[in-house]
Amino acid sequence: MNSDQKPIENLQTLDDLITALSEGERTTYNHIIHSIKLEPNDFETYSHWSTDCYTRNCIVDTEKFELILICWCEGHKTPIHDHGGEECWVKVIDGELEEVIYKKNEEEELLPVRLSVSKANQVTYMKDFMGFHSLENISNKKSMSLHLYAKPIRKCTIFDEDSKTFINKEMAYHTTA
Ligand code: 2CO
Ligand code: FE2
Repeated sequence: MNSDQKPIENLQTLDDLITALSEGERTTYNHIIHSIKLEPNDFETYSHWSTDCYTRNCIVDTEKFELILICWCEGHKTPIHDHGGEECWVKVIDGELEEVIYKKNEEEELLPVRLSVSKANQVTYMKDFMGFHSLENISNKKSMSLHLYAKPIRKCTIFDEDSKTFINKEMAYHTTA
């Protein structure tokens, strides 16, 4: 959030967030997602973990935006991926996530360019011009993060580190509200 922007008042619950996103334009989303402070308890209805892989739990899916809760077990990590041309905000709800951003060099190889760690209520932003990223739960416990995509992401590109190739992937939910 720009330092000259004050947090939006009366934005306290997950329902408040959904209302603000539904009524707002995409240009207001950055301010909205930074303004709200959320607690793990707010997500009891949506949190489902699997030891196999992190889970993508749909909270809201509209034409304008998609809000999902990702539930991570210890050590879970995403592949390196882009965001299908859409805007992506990640707000950590519980635990600590490490993000690595990758950019293509002239040989079309992906190289890591930035590493950051986010804690509860911190927000990171990605769009494809910034490159690809991967996220990993680096806390010694289950974690949760809230992902806002505008518009919703139906497909993305994944970089397969074994074959060193880019693969198109259809997005799927583990649970829907
Ligand atoms: N984009 C990934 C997904 O929706 C999660 S990493 O944060 O953007 O599966
Ligand atoms: Fe992502």
